[in-house]
Amino acid sequence: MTDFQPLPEHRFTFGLWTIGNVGRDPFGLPTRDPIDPVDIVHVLAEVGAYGVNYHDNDLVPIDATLAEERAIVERFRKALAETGVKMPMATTNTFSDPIFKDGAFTSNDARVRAYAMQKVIRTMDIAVELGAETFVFWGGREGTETDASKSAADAVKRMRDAINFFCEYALSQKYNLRFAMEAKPNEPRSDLYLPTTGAMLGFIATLDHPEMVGVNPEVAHEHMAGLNFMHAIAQAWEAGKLFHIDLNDQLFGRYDQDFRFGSAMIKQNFFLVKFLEDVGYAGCKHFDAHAYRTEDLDGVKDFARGCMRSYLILKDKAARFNADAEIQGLLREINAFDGGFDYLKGGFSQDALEKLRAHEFDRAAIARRGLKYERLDQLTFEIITGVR
Ligand code: DIG
Ligand code: MN
Ligand code: MN
Repeated sequence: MTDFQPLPEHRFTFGLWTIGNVGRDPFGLPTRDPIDPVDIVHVLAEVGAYGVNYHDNDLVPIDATLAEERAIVERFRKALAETGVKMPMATTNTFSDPIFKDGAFTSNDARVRAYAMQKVIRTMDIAVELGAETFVFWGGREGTETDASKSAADAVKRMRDAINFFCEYALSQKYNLRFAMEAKPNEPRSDLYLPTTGAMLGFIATLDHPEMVGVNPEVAHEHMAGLNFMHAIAQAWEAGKLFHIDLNDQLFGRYDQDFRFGSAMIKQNFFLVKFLEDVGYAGCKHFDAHAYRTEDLDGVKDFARGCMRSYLILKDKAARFNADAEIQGLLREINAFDGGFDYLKGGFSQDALEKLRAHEFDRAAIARRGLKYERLDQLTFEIITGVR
């Protein structure tokens, strides 16, 4: 039994906004005081996190002068150096300021699109200076309440123009940056463009430099769309596009809850952690979440420790699943017919075609086979609940 303590090798990270979340919601005022970003770094060091992720305006106020920005960034850099906390990911807030009320890169106003691009470039420079290697785009306002306002195709084109520009900028500066697109189906707009990880994968394929761009799937966001999160990241992984991941938790059919990881959909999170561990995902595990509005600073630390501890507990459960003799025996039995038909494994050929045409299948016998998934899933439940 491990003690489930986070280590740097686990690469657990938290955004400045997660620890710094003041508990405001659409129906209530803040319940916690703001925390100085330098203090957030120290809290993350105290709870054992590997890194902190940078939202530009969570550190540098949007109207800061260049001199103020330099002083703030230098003070933050010192806190990183003092604590050993890393800053592997950065992103730009293109959703809070009123100028973004109709989107940033997809706005109908070219001035807004240009301002958003200027803001991102400035964030990219600071991000690289502080050591980030992944740059996330979450288009929180890239959407609409009425499709009368713009062509959804134009919106995608405008998004592509922006991302292509940033890829070229990174290349021109020789920045070692990879971009990760984060999808969400809705909120705060009625509908967001590029609403799921799958949509983002399709979008990435249309870019000038698709090799520089991957995805940053978030549990809550795929759940808001009623989707199986592990399937989304499995497709991204298989395509070599799982550049980053936002872990949290979320009940289906609700607003973006951004709950502590593991706190809502335990079975789904078991399969998520099992997948990441089985494939050896080595990227950062970013807990893009926040404490309940009911919590004080001690509760925020409980939230952060809980995210990491729950991941490690599920990692241990996944190892128990993989080591369980009855489960592994069932999986061998279930996959007993995965072999044969080697002539099809090389793809199409006239020889394969002729053999396939000639093969006679006993369809009824194949269909009669019981697959023992009930027993397999019950054993999985017993692993998760600690009975096995
Ligand atoms: C919200 O899910 C978004 C923003 O917090 C940020 O742009 C990104 C960071 O991973 N997630
Ligand atoms: Mn979210
Ligand atoms: Mn997120």
